[in-house]
Amino acid sequence: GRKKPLVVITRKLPDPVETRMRELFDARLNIDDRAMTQPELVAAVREADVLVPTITDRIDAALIEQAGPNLKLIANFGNGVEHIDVQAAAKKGITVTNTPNVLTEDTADMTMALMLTVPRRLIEGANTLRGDGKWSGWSPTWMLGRRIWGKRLGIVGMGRIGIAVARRAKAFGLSIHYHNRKRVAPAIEDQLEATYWESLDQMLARMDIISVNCPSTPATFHLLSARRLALMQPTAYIVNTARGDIIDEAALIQMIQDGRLAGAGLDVFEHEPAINPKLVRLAQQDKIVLLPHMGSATIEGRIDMGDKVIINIRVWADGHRPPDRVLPGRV
Ligand code: 8YV
Repeated sequence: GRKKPLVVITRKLPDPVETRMRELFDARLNIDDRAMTQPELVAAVREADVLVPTITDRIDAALIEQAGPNLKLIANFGNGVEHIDVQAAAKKGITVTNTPNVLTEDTADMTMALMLTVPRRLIEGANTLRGDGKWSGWSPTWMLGRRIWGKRLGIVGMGRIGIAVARRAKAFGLSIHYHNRKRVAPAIEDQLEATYWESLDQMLARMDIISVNCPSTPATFHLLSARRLALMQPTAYIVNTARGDIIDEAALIQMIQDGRLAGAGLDVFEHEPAINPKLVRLAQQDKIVLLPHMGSATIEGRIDMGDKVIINIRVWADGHRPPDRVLPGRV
């Protein structure tokens, strides 16, 4: 048969995925599960036919420049590709793919979880029964949060995940509003009874909860800037399961500290894995809830992501166009 492609996988993946990759490819696995160093990445791109990176790898133009002649596919294990210079790859004739759809529902679930956790003070409540586990007893004014049903949810970025969040939130009795580069199909808008806001500024000023669900691109960097955050109502909450750099994190911290925003639920940060200590302090004061980028972290989801990567590699190896190609400038 034909020679199996040499596939370098930068991180440890779930066992079933690794087993399948070993069967199908000349798979070089990362058994240590630590992020590759830049020299290790250079060695990988020099040698590999296919690179399977994750969000913890910086696949920039300088690295792509050093790729060997065999490297023809970068099959990202993950949906967001802001860590890959897709343009530079295209220039070198390297195809880039990602893993859409399979993590949509998990990420939407986590978004809802944060949307409930923050206003209803879930973490704070649970923490009162840890430690010595003593409870002074119920009182009419004990642990009062804010109701979420009947409130207005503004979704920033109405792609697959934004729509999945909208479906859930509608079932929870929130009214759905969204801002997106373009309107979604009228049938979807009708189904969700969603209101489109062409002006992000105007939407921000009127919402009770904002959920960030757009990709990180040069156009969405600090989309929620200090100026825009200041438009929000002081009773409003913000939830981010997308990417940290879509929000001006320093400005968000200032707003929460000043009581100009009611709270935030953040699964993503501007400089992951580094967390601004001011955020940690606000979490300790129960003003915000922080999660370590867990939006898509389910066993099923990770296996689905692995399957997607495998399908993309196989279709490419058969000489066809892989299904989840990411085109430069299209995200
Ligand atoms: C992963 C994600 O944590 O797919 C994404 O865009 O943020 C998450 O699913 C990560 O990207 C894996 O590379």
